[in-house]
Order: sequence, then C-alpha cells, then structure tokens
Amino acid sequence: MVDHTTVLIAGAGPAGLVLANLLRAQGIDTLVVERATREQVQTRARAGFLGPNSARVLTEHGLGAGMLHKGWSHGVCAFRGEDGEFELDYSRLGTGEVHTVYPQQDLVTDLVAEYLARGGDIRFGATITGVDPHTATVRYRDERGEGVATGRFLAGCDGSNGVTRHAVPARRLRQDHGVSWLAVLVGAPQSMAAVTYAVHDDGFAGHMARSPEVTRYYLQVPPGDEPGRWPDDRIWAALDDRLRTGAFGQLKRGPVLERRIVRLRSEVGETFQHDRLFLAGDAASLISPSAAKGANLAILEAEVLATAFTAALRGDERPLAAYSRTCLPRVWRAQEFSRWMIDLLHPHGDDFQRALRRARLHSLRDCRAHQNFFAEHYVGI
Ligand code: RFL
Repeated sequence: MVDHTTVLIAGAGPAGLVLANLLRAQGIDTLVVERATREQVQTRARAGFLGPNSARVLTEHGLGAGMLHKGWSHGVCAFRGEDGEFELDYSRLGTGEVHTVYPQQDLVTDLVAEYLARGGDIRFGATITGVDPHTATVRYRDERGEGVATGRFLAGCDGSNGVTRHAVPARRLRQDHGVSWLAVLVGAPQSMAAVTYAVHDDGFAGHMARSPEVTRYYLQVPPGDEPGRWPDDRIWAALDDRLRTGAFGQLKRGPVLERRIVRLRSEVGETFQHDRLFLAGDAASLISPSAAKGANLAILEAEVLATAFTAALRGDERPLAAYSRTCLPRVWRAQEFSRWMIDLLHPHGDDFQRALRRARLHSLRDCRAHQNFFAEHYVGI
C-alpha cells in the first residue's frame, strides 16, 4: 500500500514538527514518518536554550503556549578562569535580547500534541530505509512490515543520523573540532543563576539550567573517551575542580540522570535541496552544541521551508528555488560563532595559544565592543 500526501516529512524532531504544524495551519496535507516511538521522541533530552527568533516563530504560529507557561527568560552568562569570574548581562548588551530556557523534549511534546490537534498524520516507529528525491517517495519499515509513502514534496528532517541527506548528491563540508564533551544531566536545581562557562587547564566545564529540577553540565573529555569511565564521583570531582567551587560555592548535587559523549562536529551541505527533496535542521547542517544553535537553526529553517512550500503549492516556486540560498548565510554565521566559542573555551594548543585565549577572555571582560559582539551572536543570528 502506498500513502499519498502533499508534503511528506521524514523525522519528528523540532525541524519536522514545526514544519508539519505550519503546513497544517495552511490546510496542507502532511505525513510525518518517524523512526522512534512517541514516548522516545518526547523524552529525548537535548537542547534547552531558545533564541528570540525561535521564540517568535513558536508564538507567532500558535506553538508557544508551553514555552510561555513553563519556560523562563535567561539573560546573563558567566565565565570562570584563572583570573576569577565575570558576568555578562547580555540582556543589556548587543540587541538586548534574551534566551528562553525550555527543554527540547517538552517542546517536542507540545509540537506533537498540537500537530495531532491540527489533524496531522504521523507514523511513529517507522524507519525510513530508502529515499527517492525525484518522486518525493520514501520506503519505510515498521512493525507491520514494509511501507511506501509519497508526496508532492519531501522534507528531510531526520537529523544528523538520518538517511535523507545521503540522497542529495552535493558536497558536504565537514569539520571535526577535535573536542569531546561528557554531557551530563543531573536531577538537581541549577547551582548558579547564570549559564557558567569555566576555562581550566584540565578542560572546559559548563553549567546550564534545563528546568527547576534538572541541570545540564558539560565536561571536556579526551577524544574517544567513554561514559562508563565517568562514575558519579569522578564527574563531581572534575566539576568541583574546573568550576572552582572552593572559591565560588558548592554545586547542588543530585542523581546523575544521563551521561553521554558528544563529539563536537560540524557538517554543512553545499545545497539543501535536490529535485523534490528539501533538507532542514541537523539533516541540512550539523553544528556543535558549543553555542546552542542547532535547535534554533532547525526551527528557523522549518519556517522558511513552510513558507516556500506554501507558496509553491499556490503556484509560486521562487521561494522554494531560493531555499538553500536563503538559509546558508545564517547557517555559516552560526557555524562561525560556534567555532569562536570552541576556541574561547577549550585549552588545546601550545602555551602561546593559551595566552591568546586568556587575552580574549580579558577582552571579553573589559571591552564593550567585544561584549556587544558576543551578546548579539550568542542570542541571535
Ligand atoms: P532531530 O531532533 O535529531 O530529529 C530528527 C528525527 O528524525 C528521526 N529519524 C528517522 N526517522 C525515520 N527514519 C529514519 N531513518 C530516521 N533517522 C532519524 C529521529 O528519530 C529524530 O526524531 O533533528 P532536528 O529536528 O533537525 O533538530 C535538531 C536538534 O535536535 C539539535 O540541533 C539540537 O538538539 C542541538 N543541541 C542544542 N541546540 C540548541 O539550539 N540549543 C541547545 O541548548 C542545544 N543543546 C544540542 C544540545 C544537542 C546535543 N546533543 C545530543 C548533540 C545539547 C546536546 C547534548
């Protein structure tokens, strides 16, 4: 049996679900094909910081109720290093905008519920195994066996481990930043009011809120390290050292809920489209989490793509033809800033490079123009 729809969407992450919701709001038929179960996508903890542009997309399109109700504003971050700590109140710098802290899994939960309420069709537990960009068709496998779905357009929103991006024959530019993080979720409230970035000779450590009960910590670890080598005691000892809790106050401890290794990698397709297939989110461009941009790019691309599909279905193909050109400059600016953050926060390189990094931190502490640059790129793009 073949399922027919107008816009077929691979993947139910932020990109696929925002796109699906925006299209449904225009009365356009959609089908989302997702490998994981509903329970799995709604409990996958990843991002938490939404920029003002993402918050705008969500609120303007009636998708922001949960975020507005349970999320909170965040406008200060702190840097700790050998010369002490300084805070940047980015709500008063640059464009004066702030982040909204709202866990990605809560956003995904809201987006699934709203999509179903808008009459959307979604197939959970269906793994796409084949993609044809010329006919906008996918083959998938689920518990009932093999299936085929086809649309007028196909949106590849199946993330960095999906299959649709392999169907775009264009070159992809890749970068392994040579840095790995142990990403830890702790069942305890945040310990500091601000996101805190610690620069330490043993490696970077980060602290950021996720919800009133859950805090995200990052620890730089050697490339190739494994989560099993990081029992709770070792995690807390490294966090205490690198976050210099002796000088700045103890961390609120709680159970370690999740620990995983994240390799800081980037990958950008030269184009996001091939025939009737259009990529969005991590499938189009993967970005390291160093500046918390991935989910934000996914949401913004979904909005651009929804507008372009809607225009094309009404007879104007120009926005769709310009889709990659519209998105790529923003993607590269986000990549550039994420790389800038990696360079700032990680102690690799020789003594000369360490001294440069320290000077950059001093400049960020003391120079208003530098602070404005940081603030604008940190929340924006
Ligand atoms: P997703 O969220 O990965 O969703 C893709 C979906 O496609 C499904 N899929 C398939 N479905 C069918 N058939 C197949 N063959 C399939 N293969 C895959 C998957 O099951 C999944 O449901 O991609 P999307 O929508 O592009 O969204 C991207 C974001 O999830 C990602 O960029 C962010 O999580 C990155 N990120 C952060 N971004 C931010 O903006 N702010 C942050 O604070 C932030 N923190 C993070 C992060 C990513 C992290 N990790 C895990 C790398 C923190 C971490 C630790």
